[in-house]
Amino acid sequence: MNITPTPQQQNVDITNCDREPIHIIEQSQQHGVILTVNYQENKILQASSNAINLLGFSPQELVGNPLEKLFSEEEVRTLFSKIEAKQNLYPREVSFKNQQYLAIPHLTEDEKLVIDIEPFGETLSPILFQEELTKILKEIKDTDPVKVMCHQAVSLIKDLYGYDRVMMYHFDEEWNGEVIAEVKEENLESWLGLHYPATDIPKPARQIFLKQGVRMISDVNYQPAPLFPELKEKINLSKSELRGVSPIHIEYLKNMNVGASLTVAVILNGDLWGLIACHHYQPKFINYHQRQSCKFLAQVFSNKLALKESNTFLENINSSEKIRKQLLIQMNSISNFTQALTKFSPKFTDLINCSGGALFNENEITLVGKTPTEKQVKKIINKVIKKQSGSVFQTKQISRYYEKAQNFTATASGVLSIKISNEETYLLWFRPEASTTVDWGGNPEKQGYVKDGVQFLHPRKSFERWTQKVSGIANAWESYDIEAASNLQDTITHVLVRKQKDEIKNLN
Ligand code: BLA
Repeated sequence: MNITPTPQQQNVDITNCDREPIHIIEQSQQHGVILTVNYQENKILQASSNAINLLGFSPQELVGNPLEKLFSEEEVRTLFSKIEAKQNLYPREVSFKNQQYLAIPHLTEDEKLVIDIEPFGETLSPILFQEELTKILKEIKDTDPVKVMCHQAVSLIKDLYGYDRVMMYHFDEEWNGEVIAEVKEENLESWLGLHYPATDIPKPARQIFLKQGVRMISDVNYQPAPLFPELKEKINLSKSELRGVSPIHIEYLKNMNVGASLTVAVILNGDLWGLIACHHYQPKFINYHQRQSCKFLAQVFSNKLALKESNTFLENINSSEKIRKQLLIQMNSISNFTQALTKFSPKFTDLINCSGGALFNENEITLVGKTPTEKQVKKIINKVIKKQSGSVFQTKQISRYYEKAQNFTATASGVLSIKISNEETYLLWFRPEASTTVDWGGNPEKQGYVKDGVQFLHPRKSFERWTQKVSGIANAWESYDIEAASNLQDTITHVLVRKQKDEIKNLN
């Protein structure tokens, strides 16, 4: 039998999931029709196969024809003049076979025209719509803790759109995620606090969320409608409202017994911070305008989160700046800088929330607070820190770099360090391990095989809570911790350079 090595053994970091070209899937979901158009020549290039059912024209009847085959002359003229003037394109109400639809045009990144035609759905009166937006603005408050803000956001979406389960899913620095807020129907078990591995939402899917913001899968059991005819150069459907779904993700949702989903990106400072993930256990469609309000809600949420994060950053930096200035006074008045930083109050360890620290200078180690032994700290410096190219190093799990660090997880699981200029001088801050278990939504050590350096993965069959024992993981260092450490690094360097200059002056 062929025994396949585990990813750890193979050290493979490319997966089939990261390679799947989901943006050029060339399929529409069943509930709407995708048209691709050569707008320079006013010629329909492709239509999805379901056009016959929804619009009453087969792709063969549409392809090669001008857009007037489907829309009024005036609509087409307006659309083309907007494209020419590089103005925003807006959806228009249209009707086919006595049904109301919304035609949603957009240009792809390489300037091709795509028109999504989807059911208009339930109309919402402008007053109700305004009420919805006011609620969103009022009920998400940046004065609340982040968890409360997340709860408010998911509650609002649940109230407004009625999905069975609405979750705030937050990514960590390695793109694993955790459900940090959840509102659900009573009969469903809770997924709050469950973790999911990065491979569940591969990089291409995360990148599309940065561009598109909101994505609805209206029926997990849908029949995909391929675009006809196939073109040599595949059309990029990243921004389409109707882009067909990767079969792998459909399998995933079916394994979860989910019938429909809505996913909204939460983007913070240009990066994907998280997703609002909504599940329904039956097919579910919400219209374009409702999806736009979800996107608006996510934007309001992330603006308030950004404000909150920058306030927290400033508060922490302000308080660490006070300590840094006191340390500077001590360094200026005491000639031995190790003593200045470790023997008086404040000590350098007071700068950052930590359990202890170490100062390594001219092969001498001075320990402050709760720390590993001197010998162990020297090992951390020699085996890990000296090997780093940058002068600031941080990890929440030092045992990833140095296995024997498993022996002192209670004192130093997290390590933040700075190197002082070219000298062999280092300052280290330590944090103990924070938790000893992680609850996963299903065992993430999935079955798979490796071929040509690629790890082939399949969605998990079970999403039952699976508790993993972990050790040696501290609370992550925050950006303000790292900023405070590098500010101190600059200060120490300046003091040392000035003292050297003074010494040279005195010699002359
Ligand atoms: C997409 N996977 C996704 C998306 C989510 C998740 C939210 C985006 C959905 C969308 O585009 O509509 C995962 N959903 C979750 C998680 C929770 C949830 C973690 O509700 C937790 C509560 N998936 C796998 C494996 C692969 C994979 C092994 O498990 C690859 C081999 C792929 N996931 C995958 C792909 C997509 C995806 C390809 C993009 C689907 C698409 O846009 O077509």
